[in-house]
Amino acid sequence: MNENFNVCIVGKPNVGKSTIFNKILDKDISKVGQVAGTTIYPISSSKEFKNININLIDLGGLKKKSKSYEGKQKLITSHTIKQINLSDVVFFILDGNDEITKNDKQLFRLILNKLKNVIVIVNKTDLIKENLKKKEDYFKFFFKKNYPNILLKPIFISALKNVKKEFLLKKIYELFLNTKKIIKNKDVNLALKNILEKHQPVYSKKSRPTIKFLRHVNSKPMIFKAFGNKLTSLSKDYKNFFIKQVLINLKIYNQIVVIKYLNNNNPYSKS
Ligand SMILES: Nc1nc2c(ncn2[C@@H]2O[C@H](COP(=O)(O)OP(=O)(O)OP(=O)(O)O)[C@@H](O)[C@H]2O)c(=O)[nH]1
Ligand SMILES: [Mg+2]
Repeated sequence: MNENFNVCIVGKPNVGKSTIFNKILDKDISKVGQVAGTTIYPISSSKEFKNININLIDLGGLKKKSKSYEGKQKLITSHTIKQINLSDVVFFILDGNDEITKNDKQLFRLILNKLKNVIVIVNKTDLIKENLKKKEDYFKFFFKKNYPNILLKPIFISALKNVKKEFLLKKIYELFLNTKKIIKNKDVNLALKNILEKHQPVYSKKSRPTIKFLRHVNSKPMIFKAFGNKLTSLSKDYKNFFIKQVLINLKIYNQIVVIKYLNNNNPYSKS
């Protein structure tokens, strides 16, 4: 039996979620409409890919919290939260022809708070009239700048002209594999060595925090434990630097990472 892997499609109204859903499945299952608010109830359908069963879930478009009190939005919001909880991956869809709005930011925060794997898709690139490269840089920079604990490379598509189906399925599959494996201590500690060579924690209150070991303990969600001394005095800046470097060194994309700092523990005594 193939393992199920749930992928839900989230984004504000009218960004093209249902179009993407239909194109990936090669079927016209979910209604597409020019007016925002077409999808209300979740619609799901699955597709086999390699040895997994990808269960795709199309959701209604979410509006800002302050506007979520009317009946329909309330329903969409509660379904979305439920589906995000059940998902293994969230497709977060943005409109490439628009700026990133407060609505987008709130939604994205919701996904990250639940420590979900996320793939950012910027849709409707066919509508971008001005410099496409500049617009791509705008989206890339936004995700690079604002979220220290996840590496995201937005994927630019036009659901109407080129949905990049195979590429998206491969990305989903990569995440499936990554959520199954624990990174070897050898590789993790090599990454630690590289990071410390680049930048050591700074002195604080006359003592220098030291990180001695790093260990990958869980992959869904991604959790690392850092062992060392005086780690409670690590600065926020250093932690942000450190987590980003762990992600870069170990090439962890689309997965939000948590690092737990533990004082004076020897990771090899017991687990
Ligand atoms: N030009 C262009 N239009 C698109 C693209 N993708 C979707 N659309 C159009 O955008 C409109 C909204 O598409 P939907 O797929 O219904 O969007 P949705 O996000 O599911 O909308 P809600 O269910 O209302 O939240 C439709 O008119 C689509 O034809 C695209 O890549 N390019
Ligand atoms: Mg829809």
